[in-house]
Amino acid sequence: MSTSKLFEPYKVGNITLSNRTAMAPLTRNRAVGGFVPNPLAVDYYSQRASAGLLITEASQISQQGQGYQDTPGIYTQEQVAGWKKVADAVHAKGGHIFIQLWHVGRISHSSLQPNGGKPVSASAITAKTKTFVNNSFTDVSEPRALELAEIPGLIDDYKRAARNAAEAGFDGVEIHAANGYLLEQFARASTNKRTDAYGGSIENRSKLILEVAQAVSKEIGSDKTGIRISPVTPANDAAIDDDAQKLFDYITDGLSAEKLVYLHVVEGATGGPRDNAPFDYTSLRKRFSGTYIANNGFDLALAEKVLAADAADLIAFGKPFISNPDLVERLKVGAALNEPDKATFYGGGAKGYTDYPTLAVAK
Ligand code: 8OZ
Repeated sequence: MSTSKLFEPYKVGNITLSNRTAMAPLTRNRAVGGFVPNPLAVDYYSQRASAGLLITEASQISQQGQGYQDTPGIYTQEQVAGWKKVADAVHAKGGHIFIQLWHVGRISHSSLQPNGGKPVSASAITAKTKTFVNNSFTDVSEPRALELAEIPGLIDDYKRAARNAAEAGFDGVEIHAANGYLLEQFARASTNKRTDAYGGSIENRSKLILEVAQAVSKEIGSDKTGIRISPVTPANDAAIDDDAQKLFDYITDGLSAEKLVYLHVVEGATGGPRDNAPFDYTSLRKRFSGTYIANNGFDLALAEKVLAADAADLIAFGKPFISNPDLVERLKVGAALNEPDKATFYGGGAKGYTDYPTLAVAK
């Protein structure tokens, strides 16, 4: 039986987590009509309620914010009703859950956009990547640059999503500012060629992230507002800035000033090597006054090492939580883990979603 810090309670804002694990946000593409969470999501998340903090799969804040088929939204009342069942079921099991708020920006396809229009981004630069629509991998569409006059409306979409999240009973929200999606498209120089107040200098490229963080905090409280960043991920054709350290140090200072409750950091290349590019995460850790959540490629040994060094407060596990609903219990007793089945990650039903066995069942 492990006595690691990982299994100690930890306070985030006004909630006390039963341990220091988080379930990372994981896209599963199983939403039903109207981009409402699948009824199976109630089981899926509540099966994993022994995680300290559950973070839902990325959920678009508007139709414009969607980039893949069958991802859930948090912009209609029907979606709120679907999510409420998830949040209630997790709470009934004593768990805690934040919803991840997502706008994909240019990582989209016109067939998903309002009136079949172009996806939006900081600038009209097409990503060299594919998305999954109409049951196949397809090149993303050419985007158009968001007009300056559209930015207040975009921020309103984040505010509405945050209000909806509170109405659905979530403990808070996580702003998705990672993995090459809209907010990162604004932050990175390679995808932002704007000449207005949102482009050019580090301060200008960081402006949208900080305005969204401030708007969401004002809407539901900074103690309920977390954010996820990925300073050096190449995900979704995001070129790594020469000045990534300066950029993300600056962003982190701004987020800390807004008193966001947590900073969730994808350390390294999302789902890949943790050391793909030089970056000093301890700088972010030191600058940020709230909770620091570390993610990417963690196993028990690395989690214990990082917590013992006080390099993070919480450790987020992704794929291990897909295949192990009782991941926390398994880590505690040093049990073997089920291997995740990649073929059932995206789309489908209960198979590979709610049917992974717990230790109690497997025995
Ligand atoms: C995998 C497939 C589709 C989307 C991310 C939301 O990378 C995602 C995502 C992951 O943040």
